[in-house]
Amino acid sequence: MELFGVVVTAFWAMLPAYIPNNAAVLAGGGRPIDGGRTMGDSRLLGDGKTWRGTLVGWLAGAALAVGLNALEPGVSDAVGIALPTFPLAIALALPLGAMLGDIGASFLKRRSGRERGAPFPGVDQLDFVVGSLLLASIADFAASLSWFADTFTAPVLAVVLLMTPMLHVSTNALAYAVGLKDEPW
Ligand code: CTP
Ligand code: MG
Ligand code: K
Repeated sequence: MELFGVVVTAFWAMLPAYIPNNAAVLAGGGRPIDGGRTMGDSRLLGDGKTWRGTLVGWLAGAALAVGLNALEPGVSDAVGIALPTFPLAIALALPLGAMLGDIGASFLKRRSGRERGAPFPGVDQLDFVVGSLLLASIADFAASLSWFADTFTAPVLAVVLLMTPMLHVSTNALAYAVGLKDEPW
């Protein structure tokens, strides 16, 4: 596959993992997942990880995957590439994994003395990618699909790992600029 096809496939396949964090920013608030509990001197996760943000983020990503399935024939036709559709297990796992990766990163941030909202370069940009790919590959295995290996070929994976941090930095800077986010990362 040519580079264009690899980039389009990478972006398309990761869209259900990209949306949850942004949806969580819009939906956030309410009860924190850790219920205020602490571990050592710091919060377990902090007020930035809420039930509502997590749930809305997960569902937004899953709904997007279902929407992309409906659009796939037309979009594949338009770009001249056979884009993947998302089996239900994958449609659920990609966004849930993204949210869990982000939550795991907050756990690590609190353990390393970083306050809520503090930047953690590298981790902030890739936590949700690692989480979504990991959970999607587990779901793939559990449901005996061959979706993961068929979709995330080595070149597609490489583009995901390079492209995602760039997209993450630019969307967060934009969300900050228009006042949706408290910090530009
Ligand atoms: N958010 C949420 N639930 C999540 C993830 C995010 O409610 N599971 C909302 C919160 O309002 C959060 C905002 O989205 O403040 C931005 O997300 P993020 O940058 O991940 O959280 P931070 O506030 O920076 O907290 P942390 O330092 O723990 O990452
Ligand atoms: Mg943050
Ligand atoms: K984060």
